[in-house]
Amino acid sequence: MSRPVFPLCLGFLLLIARTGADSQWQTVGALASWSQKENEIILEAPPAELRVSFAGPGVARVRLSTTGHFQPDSSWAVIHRSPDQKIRVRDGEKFLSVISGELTLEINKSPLRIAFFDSAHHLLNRDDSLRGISWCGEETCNWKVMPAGEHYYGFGEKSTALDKRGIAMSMWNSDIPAYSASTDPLYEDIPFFYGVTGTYSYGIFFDNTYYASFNMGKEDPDVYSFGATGGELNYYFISGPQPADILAKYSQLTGTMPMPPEWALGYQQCRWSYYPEKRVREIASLFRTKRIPCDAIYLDIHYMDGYRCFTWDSSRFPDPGRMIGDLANEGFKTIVIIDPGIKIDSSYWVFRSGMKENAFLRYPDGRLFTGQVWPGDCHFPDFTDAKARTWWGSLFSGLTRDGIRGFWNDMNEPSVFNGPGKTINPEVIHNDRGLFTDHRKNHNIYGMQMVRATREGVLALRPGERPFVLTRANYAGGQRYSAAWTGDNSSTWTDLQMALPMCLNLSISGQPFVGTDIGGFIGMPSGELYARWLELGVFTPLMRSHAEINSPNKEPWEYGKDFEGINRRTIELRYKLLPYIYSSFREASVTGIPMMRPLVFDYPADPRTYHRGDEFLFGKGILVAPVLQPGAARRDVFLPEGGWYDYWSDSLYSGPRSVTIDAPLDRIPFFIRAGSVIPSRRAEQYTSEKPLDTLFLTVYPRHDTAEGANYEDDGISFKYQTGEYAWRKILVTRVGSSLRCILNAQAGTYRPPSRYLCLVIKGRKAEPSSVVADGRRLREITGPPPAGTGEWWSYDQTKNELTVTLRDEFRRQEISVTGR
Ligand code: MIG
Repeated sequence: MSRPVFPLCLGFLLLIARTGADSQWQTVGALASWSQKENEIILEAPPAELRVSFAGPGVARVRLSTTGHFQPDSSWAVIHRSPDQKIRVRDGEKFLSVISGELTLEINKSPLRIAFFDSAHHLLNRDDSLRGISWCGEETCNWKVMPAGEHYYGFGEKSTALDKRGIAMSMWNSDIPAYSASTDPLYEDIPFFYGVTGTYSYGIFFDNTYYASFNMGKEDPDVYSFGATGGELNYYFISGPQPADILAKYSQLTGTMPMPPEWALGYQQCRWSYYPEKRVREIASLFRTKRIPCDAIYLDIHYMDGYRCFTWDSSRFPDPGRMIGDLANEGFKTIVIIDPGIKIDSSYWVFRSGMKENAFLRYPDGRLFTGQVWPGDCHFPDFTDAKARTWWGSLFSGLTRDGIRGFWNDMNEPSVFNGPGKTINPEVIHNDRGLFTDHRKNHNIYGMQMVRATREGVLALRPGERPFVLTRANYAGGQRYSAAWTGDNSSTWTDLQMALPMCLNLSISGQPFVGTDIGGFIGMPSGELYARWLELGVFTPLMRSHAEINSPNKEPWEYGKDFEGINRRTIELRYKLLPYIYSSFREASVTGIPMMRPLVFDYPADPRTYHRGDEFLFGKGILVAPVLQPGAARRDVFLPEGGWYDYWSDSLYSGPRSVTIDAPLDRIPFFIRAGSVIPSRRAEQYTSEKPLDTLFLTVYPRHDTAEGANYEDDGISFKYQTGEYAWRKILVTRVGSSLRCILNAQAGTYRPPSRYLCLVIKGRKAEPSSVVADGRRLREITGPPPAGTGEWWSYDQTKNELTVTLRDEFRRQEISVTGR
């Protein structure tokens, strides 16, 4: 066999890959024998040994060893396997079939190659017959057949186009400021992807933390490959049939995002850096006097004493507790940055205690690793060591006592200014749960274990409150610990365009809580670019503006009065939609299905969705088509199957079709899926400013039916986990000549303060003859509705809209609208 051109041995990686220059790629040969040990099938093809098992229904696992022994089974990502899956084996002449539930592995015996089939025996995926599973020294690679109609999504944080067909990518968390649409790898790597066609889809999670490569047909248009420079070839094959089924199974394996505090869904303001205290207070008060809603303000690295983590610069911030308390009284939550590098300084308590705890990384010979970051020469905690994580967690006690509510972990790729490849030396040893392995294996999980230590520490210090942690670097499963942002982008339209495929692929890679630096980090956006970016921010789970140290002020009021008004209304839109957004977060935290999804995720049967990286779905009922071009006042939108109401005009379109719609500067085009009920509220200056006096439920019927839900809890504690939550589920149907709306109060013991429900029913062509709620005939109001209170209905003929207001009784309520 000819030696394949291998994508892995690149540049400085020669330094970290231990492959000898003279080694040859070898591929797995013929199956010599097989055996079954409990629910695992062992395949011998000396010197290779493969193990096949099932981690859950529709989730097969394949492992390779070429050394005669397997590495200890210790994943940082996988937290749940159900190995009790029943396996059947059929031994044929040419094939060995391993069957479990809906998945069949057909193993070709000579040479040993694996193919996956669904329960109807449709081929889902198979090894390339020539190269199949190969290895070369410590490197491994799996080559798979790439059918013409298959498209690829996921892969974590990637700035390239939405569909990764024809693209090569690597996984190695990297600090790359001012990245472009071809920069790879970036900060956060998740080696999990989907293969999607019009008839089936599957997922592959390559759980390997070494420098990994994915070549999706760039080298050979009929073959794709994935592999790593070390560690085991160890992957999970996940059956669909739909992308959502794959993500649900992946979420079973790696866990879901915990519910964040509600305030973290509000607007957040950041820059490098707000200081001194006077400037922080000034920014906060500008938000309030200008009536621009905001929930959080960030302190970047200048709050610290010489960039020493867990300290304050006492001249810039003489009384942090007081400042944070005053800000809190105005509804601001204060978030601080914390980097991993700890300054080598014997007068610095964190350094001393880290030394005492033996918490820092060392070379194999015991010397401490030293690298330069902001504070100068630093040591770096070993977050793979449970003891060091506990130590790290305890360091937050001062900050939590001061009242800091959120923690922003940066530079955790890790980024080291003077390290080889701008990171930690590859020889450095990590505890790795007692396995004592080198940095090559631990690099990609460094950020993940850092945010784990942060989250667990803050949680231990403040057990009653959901932590908010934001990270730049992460790995598969890191959604359990932290939200993520996409690092140092620039203030350009290209960067705004990149924001979509980045956030969408990250979201469906299991990380739903994502966002970009609104306005761009580096440079200065025009008023138009900032306004458009902020509009997109309404529909990114994390809505945060940020600015680089050398860039001018970029707050929402910095672009003139007209833009200030536009930006205020944009942020207000976010706050109005918070009930819908919060409910969508809750769904994601249970199922793993993210708020932001590419169209192909929900409509894989329609090839027109495969490359749609300029619009997306948000929650169950919204399609967003942000304006991404300068000077545009209209844009083309592809609407997939179903009915779609233009949010701004209420025009109803029936998909699949393309439409061109108006998109004036102050409006982000978005559509409501016909058949949805969207919960919303009046805007506030910050979350929980006032108790909710009216919950709006806007009904967008599809043939007189609709359904939707509103989820609530106290927004901050863990009591929802023991039942203190409230779901209001709304079901609208036609019964004879009446429209019936049933409001179900399902499970949960949480009771919001007393309030009104305001049902707004769209698409009503005529005034009803009566509206009856729980047997009471409601009175009709004509003219402007009375302020706030009372039970009544009114009909607006110009808008084809019926409004019904009634008291929320937190039990099953029924509204009947008679007459067309
Ligand atoms: O080397 O803390 O991506 O958001 O403002 C730059 C300063 C370090 C990089 C982060 C950015 C942050 C900045 N940090």
